[in-house]
Amino acid sequence: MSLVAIDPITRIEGHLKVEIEVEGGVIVRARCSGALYRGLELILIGRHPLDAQKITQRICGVCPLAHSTAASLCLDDALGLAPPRNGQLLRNLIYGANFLHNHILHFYHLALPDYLDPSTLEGRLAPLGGLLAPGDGAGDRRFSPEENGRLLEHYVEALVMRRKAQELVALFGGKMPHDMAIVPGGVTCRPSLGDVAAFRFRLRELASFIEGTYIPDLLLVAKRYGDHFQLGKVGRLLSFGCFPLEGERLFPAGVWQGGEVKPVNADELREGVYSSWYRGEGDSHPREEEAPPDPDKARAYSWIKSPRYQGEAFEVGPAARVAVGLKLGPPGLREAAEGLLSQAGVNPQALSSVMGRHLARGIEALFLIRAMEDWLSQLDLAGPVAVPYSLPQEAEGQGLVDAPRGALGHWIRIRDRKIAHYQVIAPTTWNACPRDEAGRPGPIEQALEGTKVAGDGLLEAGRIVRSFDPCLACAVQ
Ligand code: NFE
Repeated sequence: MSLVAIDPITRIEGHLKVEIEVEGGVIVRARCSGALYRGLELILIGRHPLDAQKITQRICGVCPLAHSTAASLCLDDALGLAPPRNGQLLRNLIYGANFLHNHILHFYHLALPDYLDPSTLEGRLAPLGGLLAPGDGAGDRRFSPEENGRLLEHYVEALVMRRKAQELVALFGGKMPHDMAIVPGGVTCRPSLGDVAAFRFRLRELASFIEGTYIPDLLLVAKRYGDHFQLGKVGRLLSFGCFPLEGERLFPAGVWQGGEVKPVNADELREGVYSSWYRGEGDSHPREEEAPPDPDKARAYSWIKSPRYQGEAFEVGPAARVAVGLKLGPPGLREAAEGLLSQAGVNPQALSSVMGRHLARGIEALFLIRAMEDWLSQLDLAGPVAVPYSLPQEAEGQGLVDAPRGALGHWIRIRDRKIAHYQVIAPTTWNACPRDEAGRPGPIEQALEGTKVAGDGLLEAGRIVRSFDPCLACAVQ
């Protein structure tokens, strides 16, 4: 038996340690450990409730718009606010740009180097070869030198596309990271006709890249690595849905198990700390949760807590959104999903896998960019963008929305017009959580355990872990 610790896993956000035990060519046990503590939930206590929306964005520089949106929905709920249609459209356009940025970043810059062979590069791209040279876990490279070169050209082009997506956030949101426009009650921005034209122009450029480059590259990887639809499977999927407009969500909420989809009941969420460095034993609803840090807790092995729904661990993220969307989503989402699944030659059961997660991100990008073009054309430049708020003495609220990496929840309790309690459960808290009291592993641990490996397991473990696109800053908050 061999025990390997990958610490830290590279090409993800933050510090994640993964330990794998390999016996007889199989990963028999895996442990995922979040190796940093943040404490933003504690920093919020005693502050003005509206500070939550600004401060929780600072949880992360990659998905700040997800926290901006979740905190605004949470405060909308606590303060009884219903943003006008224009405010909803503008929130979705700003957040949508950040969503697209995340998916392009993940495919080209975080995941693709696991599949490329940079040693075959020539000409102006040759210096990239040294930068991207695979270290531990090299091998199983299946592209021809010509394909490698083309994919690496696109790797460079994707950097420019990410800049354009960030510019979209800044055009309506004021700046990136950490937008200034999304607030409880709506948005603070009133785009001019010129802003809308600048937004439309960049959106079109991004749409051309997604349709003409990202999706063909993704299908090439999916075909060449078709066996990765069987790698890193989990199978229990949960989504809060995202991009609300007049009570409907573009990506609907749902719990997917064995092909069946059920509604999410947020009262059945719990967060446990059995294997985490926090004081306490059992689990509790995030509305009531009190778990101060306890770095000396003997059996703990992670700063990430263990979220559970109806007592079970759930994978969250693109696979969950697309699996739920195939049942409950609008026709455009179902068409995009069915089209790409059939081109890849797989069915929806394959979504919860290494290649299924990559494919699901492509499906989302394709569908979302079309929805954004439609939202942009619906803007009423003279219409209201927000409703006024007044701060109650006491209130409670919850904001549930899907971030690019999966289900994100914010919960607030207000007392004496100040924050008395604030709790966040982020997507990577779900995916990279440690074992619970019953010994049930977290989704990434589950995806790793039982995997057949060729050598020490580093290659397979890296590909499996990165397919979840973990963000440790969010996971520990
Ligand atoms: Ni820091 Fe995030 C997303 C959130 S992941 S990137 O997507 O919330 O836990």
